[in-house]
Amino acid sequence: MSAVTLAREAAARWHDDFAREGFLVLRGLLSAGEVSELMDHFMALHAAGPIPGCFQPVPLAESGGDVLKAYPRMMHPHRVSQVAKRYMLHPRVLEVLDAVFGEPPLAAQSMLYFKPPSARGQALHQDDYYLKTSPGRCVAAWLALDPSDEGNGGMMVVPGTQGLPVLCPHEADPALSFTRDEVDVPAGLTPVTVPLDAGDVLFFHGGIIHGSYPNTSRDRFRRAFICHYVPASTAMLSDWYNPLVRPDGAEVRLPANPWGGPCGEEHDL
Ligand SMILES: O=C(O)CCC(=O)C(=O)O
Repeated sequence: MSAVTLAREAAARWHDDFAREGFLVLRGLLSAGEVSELMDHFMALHAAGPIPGCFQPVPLAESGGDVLKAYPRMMHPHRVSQVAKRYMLHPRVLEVLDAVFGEPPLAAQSMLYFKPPSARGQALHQDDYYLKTSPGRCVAAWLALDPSDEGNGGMMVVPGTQGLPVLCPHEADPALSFTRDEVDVPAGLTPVTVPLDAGDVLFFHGGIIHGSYPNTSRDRFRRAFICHYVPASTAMLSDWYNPLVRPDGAEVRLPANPWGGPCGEEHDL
């Protein structure tokens, strides 16, 4: 069988699995060498200190017991780092996205989560509450840089929720979540933890309910490079994600979605 046939078959399977489950795990999508390059790069950025608009850590001694103040998430590192931009546009990641969207992707966001031991998690939510992608939905590519499991606050998804509309969240428990918003799990459905090894990538639908609990391990960081993408045919999204990045690295701006979200005046997405 030729490589082309194999790639086509794989793409069809990724598309079908993703449509059915709302998420997809590609094991070992990145090599150990690629994981080390990213890990070394982000730890060096952390050691170098604050980056305006991207990263505002405080010294551990001044964190008042909240380790996330010393290791906050980095927001949009691809705007300040060519390494982050290169991995956000990694050809193997884009190939999977092309298959699940059925069209080329645009990159909307990158983030780096350090999630050291004792760090709080991120309460259950839907990404399209924030991205306001229309029409269609965003997709996240969550790249594990460390092994990630229940013990260090690994990723959880609620299979079957990808078809839900964007829900209005309530306030999350600040002892468990560093973000404020939480949506309830519909009756009869249960969050499942998705164990990942370094180099595995979890792709998930912008409508799926997902999140994580605190890292209760004694000494295991749970670092992840997380990017969000939208299909190239997207007409509008939240202005906060502008400019987006095309697969060739060029920037593109999309119109802002005027929709006020599911908690206020209702409009169709
Ligand atoms: O990494 C986590 O703990 C949560 C990440 C997440 O929910 C997201 O990127 O939308």
